Amino acid sequence: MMKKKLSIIGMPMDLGQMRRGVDMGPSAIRYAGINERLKPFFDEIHDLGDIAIGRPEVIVDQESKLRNLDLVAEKNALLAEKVDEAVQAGWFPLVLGGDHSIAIGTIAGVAKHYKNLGVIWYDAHGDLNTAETSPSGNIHGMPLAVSLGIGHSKLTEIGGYTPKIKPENVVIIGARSLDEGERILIKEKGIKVYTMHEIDRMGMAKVMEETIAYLKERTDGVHLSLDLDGLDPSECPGVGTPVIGGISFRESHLAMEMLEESKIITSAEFVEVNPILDEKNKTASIAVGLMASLFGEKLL
Ligand code: 5AB
Ligand code: MN
Ligand code: MN
Ligand code: MN
Repeated sequence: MMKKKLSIIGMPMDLGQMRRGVDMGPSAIRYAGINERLKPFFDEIHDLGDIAIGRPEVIVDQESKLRNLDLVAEKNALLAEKVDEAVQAGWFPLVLGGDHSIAIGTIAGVAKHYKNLGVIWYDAHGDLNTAETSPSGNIHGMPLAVSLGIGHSKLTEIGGYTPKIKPENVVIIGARSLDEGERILIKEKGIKVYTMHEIDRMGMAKVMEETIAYLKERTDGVHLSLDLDGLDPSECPGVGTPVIGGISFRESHLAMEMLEESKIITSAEFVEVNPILDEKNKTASIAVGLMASLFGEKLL
């Protein structure tokens, strides 16, 4: 049997938004015991450490209204390379954020290895903004659009190809804060979305059954992009853009277990953990718990 190998890549990025502290996400997640927790499920784990981000002053790109555009692009290109190498060498890439702009780099590194990469976007937000529709200029609100080939070319062209993914291969789960431009894009592109309304109505088990069946049918690999703000802030307070009425830990735990059973996930990232806003590393611990379920930890 092929060896199961996990490659952990830290991406202490905080340039995609305005709140400091999310750059400490990878450390907080490691501190929450990622290695010990995931060890039973892999033959080998390599923690590749963090991509160097540095600490420049925040600069607004006046022309495009994209905060820190050049730096976000440059650092994501580095991440894309690392992720690409890991996949190439047969390692499962697990990226620790950092703000959600890092999905641009992760997906750029992964998608070239698949004809039809699927993406599960587990998030309170759609992250489908562009410079034109963004209310904030923050690139962490844009990575899904960028991966679909929509946005500034400095971002969409990372890795040397665009688009990375097709709209029909995306499933958004947990949405409850969508901007007008994002709603329009979702309808225009026919992106599948399970908002909190559907989760409440159908239950998480049904949502995941449908998601798995839908992606199994049309994709040859699935990336899980999990923004901790998809969960409710009462359980995950350590996030920069909390929105009440979110997914519970129990529902998320079940979702991860169902993904594990389905064996469809081929890469993952856990993002937006901000230890400065957290309570006793609760959010990072939940992130590690969810990873454990995703990779095979069982209750019994
Ligand atoms: B996150 C907002 N839509 O574009 C924007 O946390 C929030 O990666 C984006 O999901 C939140 O600024 C980005 C208002
Ligand atoms: Mn997000
Ligand atoms: Mn979010
Ligand atoms: Mn956020």
